[in-house]
Amino acid sequence: MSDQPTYYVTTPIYYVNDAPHIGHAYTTLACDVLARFKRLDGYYVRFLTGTDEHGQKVEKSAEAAGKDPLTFTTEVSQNFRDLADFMNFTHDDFIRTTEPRHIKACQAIWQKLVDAGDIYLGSYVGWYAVRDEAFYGEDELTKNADGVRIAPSGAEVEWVEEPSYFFKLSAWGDRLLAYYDANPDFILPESRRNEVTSFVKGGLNDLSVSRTTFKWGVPVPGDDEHIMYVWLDALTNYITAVGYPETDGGNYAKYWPADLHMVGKDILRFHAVYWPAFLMAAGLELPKRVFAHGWWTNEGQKISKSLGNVIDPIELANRYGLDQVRYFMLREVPFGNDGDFSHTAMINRMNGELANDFGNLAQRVLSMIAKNCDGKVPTPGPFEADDTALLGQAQGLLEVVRDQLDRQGFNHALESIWVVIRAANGYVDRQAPWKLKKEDPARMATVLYVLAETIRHLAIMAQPVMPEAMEKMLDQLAQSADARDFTALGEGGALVPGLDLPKPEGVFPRFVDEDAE
Ligand code: ME8
Repeated sequence: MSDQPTYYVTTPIYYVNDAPHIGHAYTTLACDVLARFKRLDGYYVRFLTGTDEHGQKVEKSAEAAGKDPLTFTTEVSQNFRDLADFMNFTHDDFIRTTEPRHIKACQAIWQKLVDAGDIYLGSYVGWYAVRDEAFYGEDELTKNADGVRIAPSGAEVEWVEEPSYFFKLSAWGDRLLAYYDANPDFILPESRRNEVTSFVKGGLNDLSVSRTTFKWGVPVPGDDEHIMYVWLDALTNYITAVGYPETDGGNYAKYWPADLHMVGKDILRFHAVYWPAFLMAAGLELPKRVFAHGWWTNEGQKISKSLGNVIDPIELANRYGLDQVRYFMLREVPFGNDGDFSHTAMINRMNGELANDFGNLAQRVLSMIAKNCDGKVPTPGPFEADDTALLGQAQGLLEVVRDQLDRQGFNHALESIWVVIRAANGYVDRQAPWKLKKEDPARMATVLYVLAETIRHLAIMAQPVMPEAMEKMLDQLAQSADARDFTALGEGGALVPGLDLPKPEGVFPRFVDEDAE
């Protein structure tokens, strides 16, 4: 076995009742950036996304569309795949819960839970919200203006009475708390971890894990009257995709436990309470981390189909550019917090940070090299303190960004990259290479070399967030495909003086609003 480290990152699998929107793109983008970063950093990466296709909510949506559930889910699932391709996501696997490999895994984990004595037959009498696919206690509900009972998520609930298998969740509270305690980074951010801990401390009820009043799901082994609760089915996807129930060798041995389940805050409880309890009961290892990010609103309003303000990431990217949108989403909001999408904020970041700060830096430096250095990487003379300071900052970036991304601090990582971009711009102004051209051409060559080398570091570091733009920037520095991972940041990777550079072209255009007066 190679000792190359591994990294397994997952997105939620999305319900196929709806068109994909910016919220789905956001979660998968965050995972894509981590997957790309880890690959460049020498890891074997497994990056999983997919669609959650069973349950009452999907069944009802299929019915409303006048289609049988499988035809419907096949179509909608394809929309999620298309979005992932469009967004330039690099997932290694796209799972659908209707696939035979998944049904087999669900039935296998069910059997493990039965064998462990954690499943019993009873009947569920209580409230259920189809929109959340979740059960609620009376004390969690409020009434809306029409007197209809509403779950904390805002979803309407309905009264359900049916035979059901239960999972003995109540028996797992202490072990979950002990696990959170021993693994303080299991749930991030910390505020969310505290919420989960107090929820578990409040006492857990046994969980209804099968339904009998509809058919669209995985049959319970040995009792065809029941289908598995859609969340037990859905959560299992994370192990299906690494080959469960095969646990000896293969991808399971290589990748499980997952390094990170990335989720939105709405579904943290399922991932940080139910899923670890299922896994412990089945005798399987727990994922290393669940990170719950915040919620996007649109110009201050909740995003919803009924409000007609769903943000289509494809439209955004067509307007502003794909890498610009990828950058904006991860830079605008501290990861973990809620965030608001506004066109003004998008344009400000695009024009300010991308076009002015980074784009102009590269364009100015590469144009000066094209004009004054015969289009070749200049040969530097001895370095001065200002030169080594800037190069030192650029060389120190990897370690800083690696730490920040290991805690899912995307905005911090981008800010760290921008600290160096701003430092480089400050250096250009101080050193004024355009003046040196006549006064001291040898010094000009050194300054331009230091800048080009700094830009090379920046472009390599920014690849995970802006892969296409950085590909262009690295092309302009004539870097071969195998000189773009993080080993190229070490000794020996530096730009070779005399290397021919292609004609420079701008990478980050300014946004000009054609609709504006
Ligand atoms: O919950 N802001 O699927 P889902 C940020 N199938 N993120 C958002 C968002 C918004 N406005 N809207 C959606 C399910 N998301 C289950 C998951 S996993 C085993 C099963 C993102 O289609 C966010 O990641 O409702 C959220 O957790 C997820 O989409 C919910 O997707």
